[in-house]
Amino acid sequence: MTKERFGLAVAQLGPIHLSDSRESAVARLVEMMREAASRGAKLVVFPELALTTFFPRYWMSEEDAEARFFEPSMPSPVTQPLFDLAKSLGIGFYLGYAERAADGRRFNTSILVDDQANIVGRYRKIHLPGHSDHKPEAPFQHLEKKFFEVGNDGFGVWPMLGTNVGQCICNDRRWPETFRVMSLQDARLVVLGYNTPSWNIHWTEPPHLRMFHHLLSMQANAYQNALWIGAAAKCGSEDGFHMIGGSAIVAPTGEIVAQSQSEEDEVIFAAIDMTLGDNFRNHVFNFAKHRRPEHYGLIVERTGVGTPLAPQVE
Ligand code: CDV
Repeated sequence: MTKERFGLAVAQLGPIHLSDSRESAVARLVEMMREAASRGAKLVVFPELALTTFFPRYWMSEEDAEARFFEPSMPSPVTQPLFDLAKSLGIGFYLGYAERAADGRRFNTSILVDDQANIVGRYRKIHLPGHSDHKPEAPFQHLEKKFFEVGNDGFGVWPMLGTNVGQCICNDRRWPETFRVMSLQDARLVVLGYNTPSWNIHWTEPPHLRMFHHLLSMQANAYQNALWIGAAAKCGSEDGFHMIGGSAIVAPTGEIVAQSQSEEDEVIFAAIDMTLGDNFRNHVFNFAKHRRPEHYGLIVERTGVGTPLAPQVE
């Protein structure tokens, strides 16, 4: 089979502090987009909530968060330079940001933008981790359930740049359902951004497990769905709150083909072979031949052990 090469770049961001402006964040993304294009990338993946510090770690009102950290439009005046550069370089991108929708709802959102700077896909994070109440005893908060609603668009896959691209965000990568729903729509590449604190606020988890589980989740899901994954961290110490790096490009074999080495702004790149998943897709993971959905009913009938289905999102 002839190899089909696709230039994929993942642009990891080092810390963005509370005092850093969105303009300075966009300038860093612009710089990395240039590097990605110069290395032959057709698509560059940026992190989750890539324009600001990871604000769900701070207790504040929804109104304060919205005024300070959310984008009411996309492109917005501050992100327009990214769109302009993407068009002039002929490169697509994935970008995570806090979305204030026209109807006033708030989502943790990512977009896929093609090489003509058209937004071709939007995803609103479904697996929101954390809590909505104040936990003064915790070293920091994780208030995604306070600031965001559960995404209402499902897991989409978009034909883009000659392949099928799915997108998800951070905690979604730990859930096999995320990737299976996308691979059933023939996703060949899934891109995602993340902010993963190095410390668990609920129990004393050895920090090395944070990196292990991050990579394990992506390697297992890439293999079991015969697809490529590109994942971009925002990492390092944001105002003293440390987050893991480990941005990676993972092959359908489950192997990591590129991984960041720093906790700073860093572009990793691979010319990925889009035919590499074919043998897995045609044989061991030939879904049409081997899946047995008649035995998977509980997956959509129960949310947890003995727990009936959660209320549906509107
Ligand atoms: N931003 C995230 O979704 N972070 C979660 C943390 C809380 C574990 C993650 O899955 O990395």
